[in-house]
Amino acid sequence: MTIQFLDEKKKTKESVSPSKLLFTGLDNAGKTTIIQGIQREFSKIAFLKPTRGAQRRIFEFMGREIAEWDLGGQISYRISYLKNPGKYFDDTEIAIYVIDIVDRVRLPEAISYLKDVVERFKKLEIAPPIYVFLHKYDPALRRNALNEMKNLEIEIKDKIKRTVDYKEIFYYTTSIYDLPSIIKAMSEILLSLYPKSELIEKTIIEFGKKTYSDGVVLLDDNSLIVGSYYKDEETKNLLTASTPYFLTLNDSFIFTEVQPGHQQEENHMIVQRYGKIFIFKQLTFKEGSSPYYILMLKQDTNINKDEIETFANLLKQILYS
Ligand SMILES: Nc1nc2c(ncn2[C@@H]2O[C@H](COP(=O)(O)OP(=O)(O)OP(=O)(O)O)[C@@H](O)[C@H]2O)c(=O)[nH]1
Ligand SMILES: [Mg+2]
Repeated sequence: MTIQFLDEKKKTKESVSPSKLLFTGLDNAGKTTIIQGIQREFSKIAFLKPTRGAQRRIFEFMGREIAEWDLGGQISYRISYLKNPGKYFDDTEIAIYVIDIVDRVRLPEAISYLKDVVERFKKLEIAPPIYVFLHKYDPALRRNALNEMKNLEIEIKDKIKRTVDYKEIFYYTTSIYDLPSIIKAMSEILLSLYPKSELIEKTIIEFGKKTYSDGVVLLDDNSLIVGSYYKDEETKNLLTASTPYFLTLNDSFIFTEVQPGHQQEENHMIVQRYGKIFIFKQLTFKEGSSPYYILMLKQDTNINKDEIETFANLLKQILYS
């Protein structure tokens, strides 16, 4: 009995230790840009310098800590990571491997380093899923050279399949100029870590129906989508495409002092267009913790104050229990 209790205790302790999320790939692939992008640090993106060695940051996602490692990809660093795999690659729970798809010349080098990384994982006896980001897949390329891009995508996947022997490799096409592409990828990847995500999804669906919303998205402060409900595909596209812009707009109010007399419940934004009404509201669950946000798409302007409060309480219980 006692032993079992101790075992369980150990398990809970392990499950709360930060999950390691590793970003790797060649230099200039766009790793740091992606990381800054989801943090909406747009002013920093224009002045990014090559990352020196391993940069670490801890952030919270759904009440759990994630240790994010951004491995600068210049050759001298890559050599040192491969030489000391225990120091850099061990304990990785999720790996994101970024490839610059515009740089065809360096494609063989990118695939060869991926192979090296996979070899180190095997040596360390870990098998984290690897998400390959075919990055710099900019909207202009998608618009003007779609067929060529599709072929390139197939070619890259095929080359990786032939060169790298690893079970769990998944692909996303991303671009910093298509922020929703990054948000979608990162949200899906991080949600896969969470047993709670299904419960949250159910809570959101119920809330969406109760408030007669066409769609509801729950976001965290890293722009990530924690859960969502969409009536149809059109609503989904509209909502996922607009989330980063509402967050950016909301960021611009950060230095505004709250005027006395302005109640918490008035703290929302409403955007109305073509008979569709977006309602955006910040939710703070815990003093000192990063806020969450909901974005609802409706056909009426009722902001459903009471329902939001009930919903927020439920979420708080799920996230922090
Ligand atoms: N066109 C385009 N350029 C991008 C995109 N993402 C990043 N870049 C550019 O690519 C260059 C390299 O970006 P970084 O994020 O510094 O690359 P990195 O992978 O962190 O590089 P290291 O730190 O040296 O490993 C910068 O000039 C970015 O502006 C994208 O989606 N499209
Ligand atoms: Mg970098």
